[in-house]
Amino acid sequence: QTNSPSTAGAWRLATGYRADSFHGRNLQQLVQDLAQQGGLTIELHAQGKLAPLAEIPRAVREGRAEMGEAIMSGMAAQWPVAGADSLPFMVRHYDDARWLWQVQRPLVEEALKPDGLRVLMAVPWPPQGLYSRKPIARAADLQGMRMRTYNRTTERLAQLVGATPVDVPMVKVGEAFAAGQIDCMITSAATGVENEVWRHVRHYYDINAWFPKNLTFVAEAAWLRLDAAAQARLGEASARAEERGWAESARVAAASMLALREAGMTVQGPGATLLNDIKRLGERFSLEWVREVGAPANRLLIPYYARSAPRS
Ligand code: PCA
Repeated sequence: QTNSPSTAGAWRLATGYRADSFHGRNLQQLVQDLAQQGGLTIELHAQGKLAPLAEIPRAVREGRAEMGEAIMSGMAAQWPVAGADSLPFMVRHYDDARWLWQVQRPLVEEALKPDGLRVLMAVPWPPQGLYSRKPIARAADLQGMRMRTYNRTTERLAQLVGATPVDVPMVKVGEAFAAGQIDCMITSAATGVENEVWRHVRHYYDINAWFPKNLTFVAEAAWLRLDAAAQARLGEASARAEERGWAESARVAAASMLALREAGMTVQGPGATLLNDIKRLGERFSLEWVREVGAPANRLLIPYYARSAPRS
């Protein structure tokens, strides 16, 4: 384990993503905000250097970092309610993603609390689309392909469509395509742009599969060392960062789709057959998730569906 040295008194904020990604820039702004107000100095440790993405929650619990940012669906094995984030084809728009977070936040707070983690904010990735070397008209076209995965949902999706799941961290996607290790993947237009995937794949289907969120949290023990005024400043700065992050995510989503097109990729909606297959996969998934989570799933899905407008 790297135990990165930190300046005396400075907090360590660990993330698995690049510092110059839009999430990273938003975190840097949060850090600056707090530095300007005085009292709390935070150092951003990006790209999994302090702890690999999957281990960040544990690193924060164990005091190897005071704060962390991790993809929420990656925390689902331990805190199942975090997995609602990547139920495929449930959330189709930023408005609904926002509503899901409103419903989900108290449940995530409650789930993490006994483990000494306090929620600060969550910011979504742009909607998840399908990249492929070959054109995809139906789910069966993915059979036998090697599909890049980054969480349990993408792994399970790969299994369900008969593809081989290959786990590749976000920062290694370009390399994995170049090395011929993967043929397709589900992720955002932003991640495709960051890894310049047009060098390797031609097709992008805008399937809006889900809006995964990055969760930023603080160790309760570190939080308790702050006085009330400092706690309030951290809470308020996080709320501002959350607002900024949601707006930036939507902006980056649109700009990235354009960039994929400009780089020569075919960017299109899914055809009718693929769309139908996708809906069925989504239903199957929600069912599996409800079975796994049990009653608490109702506390989320019932209010979510009571308000979200089903749109195709
Ligand atoms: N990018 C990250 C998570 C979701 C996304 O859009 C990734 O591909 O790992």
